[in-house]
Amino acid sequence: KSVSVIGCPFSGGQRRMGVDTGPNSLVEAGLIDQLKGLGWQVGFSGHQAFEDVNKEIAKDEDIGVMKNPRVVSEVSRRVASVVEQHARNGSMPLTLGGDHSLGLGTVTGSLRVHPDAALIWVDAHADINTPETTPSGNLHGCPVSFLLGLPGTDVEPFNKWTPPSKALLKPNSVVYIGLRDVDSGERKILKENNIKAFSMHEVDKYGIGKVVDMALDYVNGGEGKRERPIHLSFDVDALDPSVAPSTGTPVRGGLTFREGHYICEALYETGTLIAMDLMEVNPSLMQERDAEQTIAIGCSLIRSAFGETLL
Ligand code: DIR
Ligand code: MN
Ligand code: MN
Ligand code: MN
Repeated sequence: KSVSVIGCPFSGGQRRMGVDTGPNSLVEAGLIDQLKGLGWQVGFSGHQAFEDVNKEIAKDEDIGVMKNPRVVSEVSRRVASVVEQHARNGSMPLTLGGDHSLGLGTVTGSLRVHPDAALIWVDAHADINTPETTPSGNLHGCPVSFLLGLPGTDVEPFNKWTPPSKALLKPNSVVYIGLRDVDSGERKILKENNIKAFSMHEVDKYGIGKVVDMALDYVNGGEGKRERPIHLSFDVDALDPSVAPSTGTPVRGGLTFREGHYICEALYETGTLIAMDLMEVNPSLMQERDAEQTIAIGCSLIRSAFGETLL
């Protein structure tokens, strides 16, 4: 078993500095050796070089309300092809963010190789705004709408490489876990497209064990069926801010330490996980000990998804 670590130092999908240092912090904390310790062959040859794109950010003028549209689009286009290459070579892509706009690239890459894959998006936010509904213009709040090719996403420069008419993801192939901060436009999109979502309300009601079972039953189309390849996109802000404080858009009332890890453990147990993203770790926010805690939890969530068990 082989994993390719894809570090994506990128922050252009939102407005807070520092999230681009997340990948290096995770690696510096020992992630590579930790994965080796779990028996994985680890491919890592430095982080992605986005310097050339990143230096265009200052001149990247808004398109409509979208911030940094050309830079976000180009970075995601590149990430898609890197993820695709590793997946084709039979090495499981593990993408370290960076902000969650990168999810457009990672999931696109996965779906090019595994068109039948389902997406599990663990997040406080639904990240399903379109360029028409986004209240912020921050593209980290939009990747899922582009993946689905929703109305409003047929915009330049994204439609040059990921045209909505050729969208790879279907609304019934996505499941959310952990939602608690969903914009009004997003609520409408979730309803109209009948998208499966387990908010914190459902986590409280059923418990995380049942929620993950229901999510897996849903995407597999049968109770206990566990065959469909799964891409896990984990935004660290899904966790409660007391657990993972150093992230750009914390929302109270989130997943506990164990609930977050349980999701990763349960997905590993299915044997169907084909890719993981760990996004939105921002070590420059809050105190140094908060950053260390958030980085450590990023690493341990990843270890859980790669087979670390408690016993
Ligand atoms: C909000 C925040 N829904 C937006 N999104 C965040 O700007 O679209 N996503 N923080 O991670
Ligand atoms: Mn700009
Ligand atoms: Mn997110
Ligand atoms: Mn989020």
